[in-house]
Amino acid sequence: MPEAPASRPIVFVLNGPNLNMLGLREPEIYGSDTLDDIAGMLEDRARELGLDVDTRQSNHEGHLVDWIQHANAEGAKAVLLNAGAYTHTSVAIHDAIKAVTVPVIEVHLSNPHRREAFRHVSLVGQAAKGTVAGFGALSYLLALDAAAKL
Ligand code: DHK
Repeated sequence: MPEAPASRPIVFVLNGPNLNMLGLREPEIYGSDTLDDIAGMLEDRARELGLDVDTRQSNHEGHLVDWIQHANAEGAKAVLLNAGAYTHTSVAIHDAIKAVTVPVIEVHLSNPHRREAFRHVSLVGQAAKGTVAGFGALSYLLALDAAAKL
């Protein structure tokens, strides 16, 4: 009997509020790619790296907390997380990142440090393994390259 193909390590790509609006939302800040476009680019790059990606989006803080908590049990070897505005406010997401052993890489399309003062604090970044920000859709691809090395 032929052997089943070996499964590839999975990387979760979790996206928070308003990232479902990419492509329409403030394109001068966030670019013109939609989240589906970014998911497609990530799938192509993941294949080259021998990985699989599972891209999800929710406008609800608790969904992000649940996905982080379950990442390990669902086989994720790393998590890329763009928590959107929850980046700057969510103690719950900060705590969830600290509660799991799977490495979480913070991702942003824009560079929050070049923007309004309320974006200069990142509760996600204070718990994450590292941060990639400011490169548009490329931030996600660079973060995936980093995840492949972990
Ligand atoms: C996305 C958001 O929705 C903002 O709330 C963050 C981040 C920045 C980004 O650049 O991807 O402040």
